[in-house]
Amino acid sequence: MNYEYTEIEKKWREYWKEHDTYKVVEDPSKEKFYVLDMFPYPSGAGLHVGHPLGYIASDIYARYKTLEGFNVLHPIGYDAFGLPAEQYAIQTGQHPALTTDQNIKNYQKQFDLLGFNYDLSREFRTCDKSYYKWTQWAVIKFFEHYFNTKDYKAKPITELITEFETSGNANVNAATSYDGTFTAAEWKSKSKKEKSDILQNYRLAFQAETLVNWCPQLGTVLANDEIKDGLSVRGSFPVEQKKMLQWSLRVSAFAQRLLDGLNCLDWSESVKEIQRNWIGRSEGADINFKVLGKDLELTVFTTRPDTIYGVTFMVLAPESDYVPELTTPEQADDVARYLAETKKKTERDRQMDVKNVSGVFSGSYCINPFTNEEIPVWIADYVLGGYGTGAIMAVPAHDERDNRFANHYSLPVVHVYELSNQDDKLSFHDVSKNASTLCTTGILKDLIPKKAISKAIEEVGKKQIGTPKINYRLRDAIFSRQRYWGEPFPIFFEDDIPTPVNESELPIVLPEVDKYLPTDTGEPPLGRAQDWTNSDGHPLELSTMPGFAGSSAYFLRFMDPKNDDCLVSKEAVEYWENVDLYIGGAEHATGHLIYARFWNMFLFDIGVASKEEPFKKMINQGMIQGRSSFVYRIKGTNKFVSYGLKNDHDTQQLHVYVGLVKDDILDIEGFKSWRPDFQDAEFILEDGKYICGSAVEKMSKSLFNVVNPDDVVKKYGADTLRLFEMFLGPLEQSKPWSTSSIEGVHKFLGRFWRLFFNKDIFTVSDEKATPEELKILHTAIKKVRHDTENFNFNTAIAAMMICVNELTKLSCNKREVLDPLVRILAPYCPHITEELHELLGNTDSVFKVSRLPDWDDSLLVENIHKYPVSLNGKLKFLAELPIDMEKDDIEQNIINDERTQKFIAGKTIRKIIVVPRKIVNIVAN
Ligand code: ANZ
Repeated sequence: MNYEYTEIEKKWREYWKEHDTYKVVEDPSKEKFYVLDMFPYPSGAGLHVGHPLGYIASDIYARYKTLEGFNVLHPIGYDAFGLPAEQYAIQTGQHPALTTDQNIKNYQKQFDLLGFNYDLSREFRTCDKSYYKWTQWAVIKFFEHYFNTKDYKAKPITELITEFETSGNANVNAATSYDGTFTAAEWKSKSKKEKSDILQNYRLAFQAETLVNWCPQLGTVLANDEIKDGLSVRGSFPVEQKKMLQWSLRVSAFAQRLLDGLNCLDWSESVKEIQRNWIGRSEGADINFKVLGKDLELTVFTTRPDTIYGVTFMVLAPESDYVPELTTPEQADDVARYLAETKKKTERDRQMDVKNVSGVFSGSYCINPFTNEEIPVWIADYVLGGYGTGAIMAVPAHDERDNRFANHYSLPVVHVYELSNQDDKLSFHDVSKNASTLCTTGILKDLIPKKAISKAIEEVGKKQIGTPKINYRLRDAIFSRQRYWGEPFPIFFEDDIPTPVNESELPIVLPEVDKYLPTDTGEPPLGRAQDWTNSDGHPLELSTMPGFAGSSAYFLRFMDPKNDDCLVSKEAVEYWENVDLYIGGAEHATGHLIYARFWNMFLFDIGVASKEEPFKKMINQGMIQGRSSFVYRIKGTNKFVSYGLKNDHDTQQLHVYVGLVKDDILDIEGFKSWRPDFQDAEFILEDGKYICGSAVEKMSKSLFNVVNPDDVVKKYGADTLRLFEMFLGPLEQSKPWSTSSIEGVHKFLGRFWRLFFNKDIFTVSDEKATPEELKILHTAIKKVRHDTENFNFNTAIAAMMICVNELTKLSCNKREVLDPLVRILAPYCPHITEELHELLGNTDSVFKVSRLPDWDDSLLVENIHKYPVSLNGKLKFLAELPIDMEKDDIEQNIINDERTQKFIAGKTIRKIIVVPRKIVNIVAN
C-alpha cells in the first residue's frame, strides 16, 4: 500500500477533532507542562512557510511532553486588535471586526492543515468582549494600586490615602512622579480634583501630561516605528513632539524587579542582555547647582560626580520644566525658535543623531558647588526630558557628546584626569570608571575614578547639595491611543476627575461608529459614538488601549478561558502556574516581553498570578528566509537572457515568482502566462533552458519568493512539511527555504511506511528482534530523546533516518522494533504515526495511550567480537563470537568452524594462539 498522506492526514485531523484528543483539564495527579506560542496577530496575507517554524517546534515539544506523561497545556488564540485592520477599515469602510474575523479564519484553516495539537476549547481573541473585560479589569486594578518602595510591591492606593490623611506625604515609600510635599492637614484641605491630580502621580495606571509623537493630520499619537524621517509612515504627514494628557502604566516602578527576575530565567543570554540594556540601570548622584541671581536650584543626574571640577556648562532638555524659568528675556526669541525646531524630531532621532549639533544659550548661569565658578546654562536636544532630571552638568573633556557640543559652540574644555605626554593635545579623554588614571584636581586629586566617585558622592552629602541616585532608562509605557480598534478604557470622567467604572459594568463594549476617523473637532474616533457614557451618564474615556494591552496576560487566561467571574481561578493558576516553554521571535525583547513580565508581576503582587515570572524558558526560533529567483531582461526589449549569458547584454534584473522555477530552471510557458506584459516574451537560452539567478532574501510578497505552506502540504503532506522545516537546520538559526531536500524527507517517510508493509499488505511479525535490530532501535531512541529534549530537532530527525535506513536493509518488520519507532516519531509526524499505531492494533490515539520508549544501554554496547582468524599468519576469515567468551571456548569454536576445516585442508593443527577480544592464529602443517 502506498503512503497516501492526503487521506491519512485528513482522517486524523477529523479524528482528533471528533474525539477532543487535545482537550486538557487540570489534573492534580499528573505533572503539568505549559507550552505556548507567542500570540499570533493574523495578517491579511496569511501564513507563509517561514511562520510555522516556531509553531511546529512547540507542537513537537508539546506532543513529546505528552508522550512523556505530562499533562500538557498547548493553547492558541489571536491577538486581534491593531492597526492594519483599522487602516483597512479607514480605506474601505469595512468594519475592522470583519477583516479580523476573515484573517483569523484563514489562520485557523492553515494551522489545522499542519496538524497542531492545540486545545481549541480554550481559544479566544483579544477582541472578544469576554476576554477584554479582563484587560479592562486589570487596568482598573492598576489604577487602584501604587508601588510601595519599601515592601517592593504593588499595594492598594487606599493605604496610601490613609497615610496622606494621617501624616502627609513626606515619609511615604512610593514610586512617584510627584515632587511636592504636603502635610495631613494640607491634604485634607485639598479639593477632590486636586487630590485626584496628586494621586495620578502615584497610581500604576495614571493620566499625565506626556511628551508624545503627535500627528495632527491623522489625529493620533504615533509609536516611534510608525514614523520615518519626521513623517508618518501612513500618509507621510508631519509629526511633532507634543505634551498631551495620556494614560500611562508605571512600568518604571518595577525596573529593579524586572532586572533581578532575569537572573532566574532560562532565556538566551542575548535577549536577557537586550532587556538589561533596555532597563538600563545607572548608579550615580543627583546634584543641585544654584542658579545665579535666582532663588532656584538646578538638579542634574550624573553617573560621574568625580568629573565635577571639569563642568564648564550645564544643559537642559528642550522640554524641561526649567526652560521657562531659566530663559532670560534677551534670549527668549532664540529659545522659542529652537524649541519649535526640536519639536519636529522624535526622541529616537535625537538620540541617533550624533552629527548635527544644535542648542541655544538660556541666558542664565549656575554656580559650580565645588569651584564656585559661574557656568552658562544651555538648552540642547541631546539631553532628553524623560531621563534623570532632564538636565545635565556637561564635562566636555570626558564626555563625548558634551565635547562635540563644546567644540561647536567654543565652550571651554577642562581636563580633570591626567593625560600622558602623547595625549597632551586631546580635547576629549575617555576615562572609564574602572581606569587607573588619576584625578588631577581639588579634593579628588590623585584618586582613581572609582575612589573619586565615592569621595565626590560623600562630599555632595556633606555639603547637602545632593544624594546618591539609581536611575533606570526604562520608561513608563504610554497606554492610550486615539484609535478605534482597541479595548475601550473602563474610565469615566466626573467633574474632570478620571474614575473607574463599577466592575459590574464591565465589559465596556467597543461602540459602533460611522467612520473610523477622528471627529471634526479632533477627538478620537470614539468621539463619534452615541451615548458614550457610563451608567450614570458620565462621559467615558475616548482613547483605546495599545496593542500590547491584550497580549500582556493572555497566557493566564488560557488557564481558565471561560471563567466569567475572574481572569483566572485560583485552582487553575495554582495548577498551571506559568509557561514552561515559550516559543517566539526575539524581536519582542523590548516590547511584549517587558510588558508581559511587568503585567504578570503586578498580578502576582495582588494575588492573581501564582508566579512572579510568566515565561520560564524561552526559545527564539530563527527566520526562514526566502530564496528569490531572477530573470534578466535586455533593457528596452521584452527579451530575456539566461543567467550564464547575461553579461553579454545590458540587462535589468527582475524578480520572478518562485513557483515558476524548479532547480533554477524557468517554466517558460508558465512565465508567459504569469503576467500579461510577459505574454510575448522572447528568450535567449543556455542548452535549451532558461536558467534563473537567485538570492536569499526576506520572505515577502513583493519579492515573489513567498511559499505558502498549504501548497507544500498539498504536494507532500503536513508530516513532510513539519519534518522538513525542522530538518532545515538548528531551530534558533535563520536559514533559507530550499525545496531541493524536501523530496528526500518525503522519501524517508515513504521508507518508514514500507517497513510495515509487504507489498500492499500490512505485515508486522511477532518474532523476537535480533541484537543487531535492537541496537539500531535503541541507538535511535537514545539520540532522539536526548536531542528532542534539547531542541536539536534536526539531529533527532537525522538519527531516525539512519535507523529507518538500517532497518530497511535488514528488512526488519518486527513489532518489537517498529512499535517503539512509531512512538519516537509521533511528536514529529503525528498523522502517519497515528495511522500506523492504529494498524498495530491500538484503538485510541497514540497521544492518549502511549508513552515514549526508553532505551536500554546494555543493548548498545558491542557484544560480538569479529575475530580475524589467520592460518600460519595469513588472514582467512572473520569469526563472530560473543565478546565475553572464554579462551578455551573460543579455541573450540574455531576448531569446529567449517571454514577452519576448509582452510587447513588435511593439514594438522599444531597450535592455536587465541588472544581474547583480538585475534586467533592457527599454526598448521
Ligand atoms: C557628567 C558626566 C561626565 C557624565 C562624564 C558622563 C560622563 P547613563 O549611564 O546612560 O545613565 N545624562 C544624564 N541625564 C541625561 C539626559 N536626560 N539626557 C542625556 N544625557 C543625560 O548616563 C548618565 C550620564 O548621561 C550622566 O552622567 C549625564 O552625563 C548624562 F565624563 O554627567 B554625566
